[in-house]
Amino acid sequence: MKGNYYNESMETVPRRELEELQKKRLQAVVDHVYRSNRIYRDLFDAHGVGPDDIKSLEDVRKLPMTNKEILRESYPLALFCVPRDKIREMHMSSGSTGTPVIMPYTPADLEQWAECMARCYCMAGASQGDAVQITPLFGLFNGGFGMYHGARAAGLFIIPAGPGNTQRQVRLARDLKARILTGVVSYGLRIIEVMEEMGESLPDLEIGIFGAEAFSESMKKRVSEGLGIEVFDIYGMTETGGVGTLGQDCSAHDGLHVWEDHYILEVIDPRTGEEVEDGQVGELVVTALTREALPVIRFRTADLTKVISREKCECGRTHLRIAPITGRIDDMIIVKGVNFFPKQVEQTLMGIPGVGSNYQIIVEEIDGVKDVRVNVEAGPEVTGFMVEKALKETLGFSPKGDVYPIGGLPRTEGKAQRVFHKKA
Ligand code: DLL
Repeated sequence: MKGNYYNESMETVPRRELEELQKKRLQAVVDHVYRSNRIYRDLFDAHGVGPDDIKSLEDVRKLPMTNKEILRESYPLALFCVPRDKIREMHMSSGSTGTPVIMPYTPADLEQWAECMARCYCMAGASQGDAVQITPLFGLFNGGFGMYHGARAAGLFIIPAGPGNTQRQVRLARDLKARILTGVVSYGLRIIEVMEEMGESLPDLEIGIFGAEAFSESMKKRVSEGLGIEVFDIYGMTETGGVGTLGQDCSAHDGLHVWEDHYILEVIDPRTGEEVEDGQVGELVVTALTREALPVIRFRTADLTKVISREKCECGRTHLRIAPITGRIDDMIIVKGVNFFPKQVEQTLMGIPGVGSNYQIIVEEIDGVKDVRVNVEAGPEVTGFMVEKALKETLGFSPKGDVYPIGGLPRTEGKAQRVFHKKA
């Protein structure tokens, strides 16, 4: 299996050296945030820990955990760890509560982002000069610009399409012979749909890099078959520095390689905060080792995953692998005593022949009692009974719902909203 490295020596660095590097970088970043930002210093002082206490990699556990709140409360600039004249770019996520989180970048941070993202492109098989069509939004969302910075570093021919105008999108990819298509998962589905309506195909397209939403294996299969490409699952978030910073799967498709020279990962039980063993699902906690402007420290991501392996992969990379993200902790739905994630519903729906790629999960609360409806799009051969039966097998109960004709549910160009909460 070909390695397809961007930075071979670092991607294949022996584990012992990698851990030594992480330790040094951890010491440096703790020192940096402690000296440069009052909020971090007060937090560490209150926890009775300072830079001198970090003597080994394991000492990361002595540090206090943080979460989105610290970033929201410090809006807009209070958590910056460099003077503002060092900032060259920013991105922002609005989050579910609407309080924004701002992520600033110094020139070195932009290089770090570009390197992480370039590794992802190369890992997916991109070579210099390949045309890449970038469809996430170029703006406050980190998706478009992150993929752009990485493509510059990897020497790709950039088609900065952004989302929308999907017919033009398909024509552009065809005319410019795009080999790589990147996007938010649900936009990949939209492209397939429009391509079919237009009666077009994209014979030069070989690689798809999609993320920003939890997507099930059967959804990956649909995207891969619909576009006739190999699909890669890319991960990252505003707080860690954007798309690609946390890695992607390689051609072995056996978990996502996380760039451990730049990040320390822990997986914890979200209820107790205790670390769980490898193989156990928990909340991912991330420490950014190499970012200057705003490195997160033991940041609770609210994303659920597990460590699959710390062994060297068949692609030659030594950076650990995590499972594709199950979903966010707050995405978990509890109805009739059953806990499940939207991704499980998606996996089941996409496994039913004739069911389309758009669906809605509607959680209704009437007099404090929750019920769930699942609406799908499907061809005429699919009945509501078939959908209910399949969901009963996965979830243990059968949600009611409606079957709409294909095209009957709304489409989005950014992240899709799949779950709707309603109160009577
Ligand atoms: O969604 C970064 C990104 C852009 C990733 C384009 C991939 C492609 P945020 O808007 O800050 O950043 O949202 C981050 O999205 O905490 C996860 O819950 C979710 N997420 C991101 N990538 C994946 C993925 C971008 N591959 C939040 N699988 C994260 C599942 C993902 N969930």
